[in-house]
Amino acid sequence: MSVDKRLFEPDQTDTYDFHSAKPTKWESNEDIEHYVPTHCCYCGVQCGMYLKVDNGKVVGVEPRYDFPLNQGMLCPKGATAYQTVNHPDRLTTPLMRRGGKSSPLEPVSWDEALDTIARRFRELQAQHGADSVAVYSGSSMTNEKCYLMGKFARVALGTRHCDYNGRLCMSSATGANERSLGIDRASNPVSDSLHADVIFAIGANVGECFPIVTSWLWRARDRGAKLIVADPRQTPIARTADIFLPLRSGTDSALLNAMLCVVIQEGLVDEEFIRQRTTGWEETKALALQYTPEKVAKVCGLKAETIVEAARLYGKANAALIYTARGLEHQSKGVDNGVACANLALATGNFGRPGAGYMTLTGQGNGQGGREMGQKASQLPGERDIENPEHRAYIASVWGVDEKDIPHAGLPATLMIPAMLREEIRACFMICSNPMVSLPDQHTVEKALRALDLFVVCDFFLSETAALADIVLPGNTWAEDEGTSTSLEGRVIKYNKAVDPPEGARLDWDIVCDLARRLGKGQYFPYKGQRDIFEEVRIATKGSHSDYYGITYEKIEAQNGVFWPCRTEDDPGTPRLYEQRFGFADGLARFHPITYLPPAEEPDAEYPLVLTTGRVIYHYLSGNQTRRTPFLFEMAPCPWVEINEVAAAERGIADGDWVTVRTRRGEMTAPALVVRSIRPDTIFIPYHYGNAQAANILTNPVLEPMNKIPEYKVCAAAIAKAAEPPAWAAGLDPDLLKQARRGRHALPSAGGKVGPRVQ
Ligand SMILES: Nc1nc2c(c(=O)[nH]1)N[C@H]1C(S)=C(S)[C@@H](COP(=O)(O)OP(=O)(O)OC[C@H]3O[C@@H](n4cnc5c(=O)[nH]c(N)nc54)[C@H](O)[C@@H]3O)O[C@H]1N2
Ligand SMILES: Nc1nc2c(c(=O)[nH]1)N[C@H]1C(S)=C(S)[C@@H](COP(=O)(O)OP(=O)(O)OC[C@H]3O[C@@H](n4cnc5c(=O)[nH]c(N)nc54)[C@H](O)[C@@H]3O)O[C@H]1N2
Ligand code: SF4
Ligand SMILES: [Mo]
Repeated sequence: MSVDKRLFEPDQTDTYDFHSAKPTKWESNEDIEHYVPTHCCYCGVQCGMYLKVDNGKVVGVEPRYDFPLNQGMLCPKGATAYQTVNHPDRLTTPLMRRGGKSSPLEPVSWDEALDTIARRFRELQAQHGADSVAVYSGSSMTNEKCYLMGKFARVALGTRHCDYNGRLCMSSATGANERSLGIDRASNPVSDSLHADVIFAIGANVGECFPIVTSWLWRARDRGAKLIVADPRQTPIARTADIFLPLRSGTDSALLNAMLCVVIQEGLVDEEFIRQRTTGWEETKALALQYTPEKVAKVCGLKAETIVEAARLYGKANAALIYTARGLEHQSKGVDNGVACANLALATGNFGRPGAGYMTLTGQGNGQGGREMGQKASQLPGERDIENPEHRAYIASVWGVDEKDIPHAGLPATLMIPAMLREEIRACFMICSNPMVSLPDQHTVEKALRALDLFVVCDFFLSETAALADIVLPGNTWAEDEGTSTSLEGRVIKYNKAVDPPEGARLDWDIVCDLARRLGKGQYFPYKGQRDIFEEVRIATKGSHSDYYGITYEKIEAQNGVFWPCRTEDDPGTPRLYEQRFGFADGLARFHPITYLPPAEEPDAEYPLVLTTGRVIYHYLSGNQTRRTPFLFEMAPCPWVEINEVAAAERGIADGDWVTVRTRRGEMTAPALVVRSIRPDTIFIPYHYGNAQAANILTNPVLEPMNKIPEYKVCAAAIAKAAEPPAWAAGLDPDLLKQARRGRHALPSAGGKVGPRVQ
């Protein structure tokens, strides 16, 4: 594969205009190189990049300097993302188990695959009701596709069960945004970091998970901003924080209440802001005053003085920005934790000004747009309420259907699993998700998926989940499609098509529309291209909080992205929310008193440690893409168990030993990574792997009561030296393993001598 074609021939440099912002096409004697401006397919930062195309193949990538967020930078995942496009593992034909569940997946024609799906879905619906078929979608897809999936479920299948993997990701943040502020979006653009005096990152490993946002943190610090970090692990940003709060997992709302208590006691609240722009303060204040730092210090496993210091620093800031992510949100109290953040920011008047806000760092590439397009169990497009008669009537008019034919709210993704086991859901169409890695309590998930009468998966690689399917449909990567995506800032950007899908694979939107036709509902899906779908998205979201009506493909191009809401064609968009009003009808934000409640499972004699799970810089989510990328795989070829040196010594565990972790759900074995950077009562496992390597064998499937996100970040666990290595160890190059461990230890916080020891 030719990757690094020379951009400039030496004898041509004198005639080349080096100041031209966009090299879109380069001609040399032998071939043509196209530079297709687009964005990274991975995290919510959505860095601008050019895909380099040669002879109809994507052969490389270059960062875009003109995209304001990454300004020429890419992280290791972005820099290698292009390698998935021509990967030899790409699926290039539909696969089907012709002889029933126990027969192998074998290649079949598109007609046979799609006709079988349509026929079986209709048979099952006739026998067991329309809701016996579910749609399980994803957020790593364009807005056009996310919109299409919600409409496909409600109109083509007529099922109420439609949900998506954002349930595992953004649903706590959504709950908090909706309860406190009224709009489900980050309050500020990332560039506001440069206007903040204090940045408080709580439960966000910004360094590894949002590497390009990290550069904005460093720039903010260069301008004098102070950094507070709360995380049970000393992550890269924690290492250089002004105040590091290594709290016990699952105690966030206690910490936030205590900070609010100090802010009140020390007269640091913004009385005028509270009076003019909020309601519910008195109750929240009264409750917060009970959370004294001395009491809370014990709950969180922190020093009371450090909590006071953090509260003072935050409370005295002229403009303070809170960044949260899944550390605080992947909890059975995740919504409460987000509300507690909003309470602190509201009490100190930290909204509606440059550098002042509370923003969740949305995870997936289109984790923002994915939660607005109407693929959620309770929502229609534009975050409209599927139970609200006016909202239903409006969307019915856009879709050209009868309001009464739109199904009502269905089950969230996490509750589809038990419904499959109860045989309430008998078939599932899954796109852009890999729950055989990502859902908690893997043994139960596997039982549920195997119990389905018909399980269809659309992916471009055979994921752990696709391997269980009855029919697999080969879809497209982002490089082959065009469409919009909405970044963690709420900025709508556009992917442009670089190449065609490999022969045999098809574009996802085309597959779904074809299936709708075979289900007899083709008239509702008459799209000739992605642009037609986007035009419908503009109308369907018109007048909602996430209003895309004023956004066009051309405007995105001209402005390098447009922040929603954007209500008219002359409206430039809205980078910062809440400057005048919050999202509720009266324009006021809501305080809600938050009572700290412990996580669902706490350590005991049998399971004495807290297990938490999360990410590393080299892999993306279920790893289905990044484990196939050679460099990323080599840097993190398997999971490991991060354990503090004290806890390890107590158990006779040395660095690199095979250890077995047990919880009430199951057990897994992996090498120990003995570090100084994690609390001694806590262990951490990265979750990017499947089968016997899946951290989710261990995790607790307990859900947040309102928004149904699993408690991935806290469960009780036991650890001991393993009797023997796991079977998968035999297939792994031991040198690679050593090299990867050395790489991890190169982090000064992990094994090196820099940085404070976690208390
Ligand atoms: N490299 C990489 N980047 C990614 C992704 C990826 O898979 N890989 N995925 C993207 C997606 S979809 C998401 S959702 C984001 C996730 O981004 P993050 O939320 O930043 O990542 P996580 O590793 O899930 O968890 C963050 C931190 O929470 C800490 N933590 C654990 N328990 C607690 C707790 O109880 N309280 C607090 N305060 N902290 C706790 C963990 O130690 C961890 O450092 O990343 C996005 N970016
Ligand atoms: N223990 C533990 N579990 C977790 C988490 C954790 O922190 N700890 N984090 C949770 C979070 S925040 C998230 S977001 C979830 C993610 O969980 P999943 O959604 O299950 O993970 P992905 O890897 O994004 O799965 C996407 C799949 O779709 C494919 N795909 C990607 N793009 C496209 C596309 O455009 N079209 C098609 N057809 N296929 C596509 C990929 O190859 C991949 O197989 O995991 C959750 N699970
Ligand atoms: S920071 Fe996110 S969007 Fe940017 S290159 Fe890395 S994975 Fe891609
Ligand atoms: Mo996520």
